[in-house]
Amino acid sequence: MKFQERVFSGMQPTGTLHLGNYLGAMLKWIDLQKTHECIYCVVDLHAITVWQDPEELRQAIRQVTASYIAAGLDPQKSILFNQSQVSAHAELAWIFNCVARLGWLGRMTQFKDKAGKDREKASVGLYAYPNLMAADILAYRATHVPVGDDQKQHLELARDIAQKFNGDFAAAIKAAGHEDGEFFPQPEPVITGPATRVMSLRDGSRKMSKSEPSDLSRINLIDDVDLIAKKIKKAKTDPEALPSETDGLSGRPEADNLVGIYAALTGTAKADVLADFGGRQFSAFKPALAELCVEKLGPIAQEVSRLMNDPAEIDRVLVDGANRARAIASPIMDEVKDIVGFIR
Ligand code: AQP
Repeated sequence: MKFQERVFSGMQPTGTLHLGNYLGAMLKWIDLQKTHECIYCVVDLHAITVWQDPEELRQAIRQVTASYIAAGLDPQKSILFNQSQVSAHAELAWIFNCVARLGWLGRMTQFKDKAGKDREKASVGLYAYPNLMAADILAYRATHVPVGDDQKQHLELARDIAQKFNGDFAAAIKAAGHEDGEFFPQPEPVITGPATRVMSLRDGSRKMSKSEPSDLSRINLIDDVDLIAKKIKKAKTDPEALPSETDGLSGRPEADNLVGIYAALTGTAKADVLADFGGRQFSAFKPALAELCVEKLGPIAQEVSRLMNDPAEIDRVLVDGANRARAIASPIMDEVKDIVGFIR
């Protein structure tokens, strides 16, 4: 293995983190801390691809940072920082804007979903978002990227960009001493969380999302006991009892989603959940699920609230993380600039 194994991932401060972020990505992040050098970012440059109120954005950056720490990321062990404090992200993204092809970005389904029908009004940043994501990862030559299933296509694009950069500048890369011509690694997606795609509580065909207008569609990591109970009680279901086997979940997206959440939170399989609840109505299952969510998320919410009482301490963690991130990215960016032909 030529490249040192290094993990990079991030979340957008576009609102409050939810159960999808937690089960789809964050649990894996916490796990990887034990074995890898990890860099976890609050991706504020990504957040502004859709307009954000400046004061709310500042608060959201702190709250996402607090959620990282409260959920179990250790700022001593891992690097935690916000993206805009390390200029390498924006610099490398510009270079990648000139490497990636328009046709590649045109195929990105997330842009199509987020831009909606009126694409002409979407920001240029929203379109170029995957190039910035490739820069986030490759500014550290990260080799592993733990994400939810929705980010798979963007990761494939990051691999294509790494490969094209290596190809476009092969001679300069070799001249810089990388004899095999490989400057950037091909980052591997790690899509192995306990629930890689958690769906909306209001519509089993849409993913749980921060920017979905209805707050009833998601469980936020900071929701209190009453709110969690209310959201689960109101979660869309069908009139049938739960099946006894997983085959019986097909064609029942809402039931499948709730059983999947229960399984992920208990660290078991859907089959185990159905062994306990098969044949029972949602009126029996939902209170058990609500209780489980409160048990698992309650301590996180309390810790977020405690950390948010000291914003200066959160800012200090972010500055320290940014200094450590910059120390890794700066020499890589110096080499990139030499390879591309800039004078520095
Ligand atoms: N519903 C989900 N199920 C599993 N994983 C999910 N992730 C997001 N939603 C789900 C994973 O969480 C990480 C951070 O996501 P993000 O903040 O960068 O943005 P996103 O993927 O676009 O998530 P949201 O909540 O839908 O944010 P908005 O509404 O702002 O776009 C990623 O690893 C993602 O896969």
